[in-house]
Amino acid sequence: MLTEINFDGIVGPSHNYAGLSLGNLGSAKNFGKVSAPRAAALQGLAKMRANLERGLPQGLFLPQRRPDEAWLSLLGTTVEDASLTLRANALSASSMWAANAATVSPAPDSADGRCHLTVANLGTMPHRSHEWRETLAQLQIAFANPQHFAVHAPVPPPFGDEGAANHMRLCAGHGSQGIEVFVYGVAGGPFPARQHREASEAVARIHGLAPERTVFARQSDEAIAAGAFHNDVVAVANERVLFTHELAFADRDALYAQLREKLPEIEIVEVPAAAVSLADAISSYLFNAQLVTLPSGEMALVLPGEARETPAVWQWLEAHVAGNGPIRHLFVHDLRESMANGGGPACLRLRVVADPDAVDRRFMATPEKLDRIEALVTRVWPERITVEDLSDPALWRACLNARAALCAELGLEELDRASF
Ligand code: SUG
Repeated sequence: MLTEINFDGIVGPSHNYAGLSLGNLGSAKNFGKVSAPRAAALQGLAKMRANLERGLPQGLFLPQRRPDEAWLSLLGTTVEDASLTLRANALSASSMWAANAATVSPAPDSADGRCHLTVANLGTMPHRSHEWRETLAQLQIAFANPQHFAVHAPVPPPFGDEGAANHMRLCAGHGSQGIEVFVYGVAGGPFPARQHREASEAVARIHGLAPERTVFARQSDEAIAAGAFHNDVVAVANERVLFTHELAFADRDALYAQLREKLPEIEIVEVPAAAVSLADAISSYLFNAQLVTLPSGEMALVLPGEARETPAVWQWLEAHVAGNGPIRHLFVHDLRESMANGGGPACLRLRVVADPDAVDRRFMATPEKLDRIEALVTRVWPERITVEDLSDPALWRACLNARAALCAELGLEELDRASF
């Protein structure tokens, strides 16, 4: 049976605040702050557990091997000799944000009836540009069944692709044929546009999507300038509902008209700028919530604590739930550590509509497996990391050992190799 599975990235042991992401206000603002990798991973695991308890199928991806010595070697250096900047880039735990791992087109949408996944090249930011090799390796194991899945290598540079964070799927129900919306940015403002239209078009072709069910929409320059470095910071879709800020898209009227024509049952829940400013939407990550369908059929938002702490946002949400809107439940989670690097609940997960039995079991979460991962994280993840620690060989060893222990715990030793 086709169902939506949320694969969350486990926060890696090197999680730190080196301020590497230009245009991501959280990352820039928290540069130099002391990070808490253990708490960060436990916060993410608690969200996974809660979603599992809500009856939602849950998967996981492993943190990547850091420092990435193979990448440094391609640059002609080593972790010992690298400049501070390159070293920090090699140590980022940014693969935790699984929404940027790949773009996923479920089986009902593709020409060959398989679920297609294209790994994102993440080429705009150096610290993320080396994720794709191991992401590809993990996806090739998790989705190895060729009857159900096709895993594709990234679109080549210079066409920037940041994966599912700029992709929305609208449909009557997860298992039915959908409309796929690719949102791209155009450079020009103060911050880079990380998703290029050429990359989105390539992904749509590679996945065999029907042009009449595919939409390309431009992100508004205003949203990018306000810190919406990915579309999933200002809009999220689930089944027939599009939940979006009024200023998310460059030409919203044309987009809404196209979507209404292609999916007449669509419900567009638009939050006006007069009720919630772009600044509040972005600092609270209102739209980076997971919009999910519970087993009861009702929809819920899985929100970060910051949404409850932002008065305009919380007022809007309470009024929506009290009224007749499609979102019926609000679940709030403390994800402060990831949030401080600009990653909310929706950044931490990749949605795959598939039959859970077709996925490699080692990537599927169970309460018992989450217990084991939590125990391991509590034992071996560093408690805190300062920017100075990034140059400490003891930290490099601790990160490599912690990840190796997790690979062994999950029976994925094949991922614990020095190069991808
Ligand atoms: O790519 N932050 C990530 C946050 C990604 C959020 N993902 C989605 N919106 N889907 C980024 O900007 C900060 C890392 C650092 O500074 O080390 C960072 O990479």
